[in-house]
Amino acid sequence: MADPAFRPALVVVDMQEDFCPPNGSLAVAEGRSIAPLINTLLALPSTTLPLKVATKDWHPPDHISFASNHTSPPRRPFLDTATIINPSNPSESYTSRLWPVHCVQHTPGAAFIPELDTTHITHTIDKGTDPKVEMYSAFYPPLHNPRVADSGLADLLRANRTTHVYVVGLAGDYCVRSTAEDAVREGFVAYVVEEGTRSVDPGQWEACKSEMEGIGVKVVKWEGEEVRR
Ligand code: VGL
Ligand code: ZN
Repeated sequence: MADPAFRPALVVVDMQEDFCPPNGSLAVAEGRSIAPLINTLLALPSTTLPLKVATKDWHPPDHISFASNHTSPPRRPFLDTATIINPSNPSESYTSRLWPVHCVQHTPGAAFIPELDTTHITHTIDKGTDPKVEMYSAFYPPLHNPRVADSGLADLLRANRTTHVYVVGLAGDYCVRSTAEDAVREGFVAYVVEEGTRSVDPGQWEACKSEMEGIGVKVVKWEGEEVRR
């Protein structure tokens, strides 16, 4: 019998062309290099790893996270920010970094990189589909209102009796981090596998790890063995 206290799930975040060199509009250094390790995890037998979820950043052309969609004043990608208002509660807002146009729905930049072995993926989740909502986490946006942009990931994990969530992919300091932190908030034991991610700001990775660990995320190294606690 499978151990009900250990039902792992893998979440592969945003392994898409726009996050990878050489041509991605939001290329993360060495982003493509993590595909072999991720493929090794994806190839683990379903008896040990029953759920293999992949996410796609999947933005409409008018998405709020694109610097070019803010005109007064003009905003620079990577450098400037915008105030994002919760559409379902306009009294709530937060400041968010702005990006180049990336991962626009149905464009080549939004495609999974060909190095990713997609054959074992059990579920794909699109995120960032609401033009007014920025969403790094694969679960929900920062100002969480389930009616706005809940992806259904928490429900999916619970329906599969998942206990432990392993997060890899791009980018470590944005979508991977937010996904792992929300996994903790949702009551799962959450891991980031370090060799399976790369960051927008690699110089900040040690600080980023400490902050994630402060929330309760376990940042671990892949030891070339079966997934275990
Ligand atoms: C991401 C910035 C903007 C990510 C997505 O996948 O980490 N980062 N959109
Ligand atoms: Zn995005």
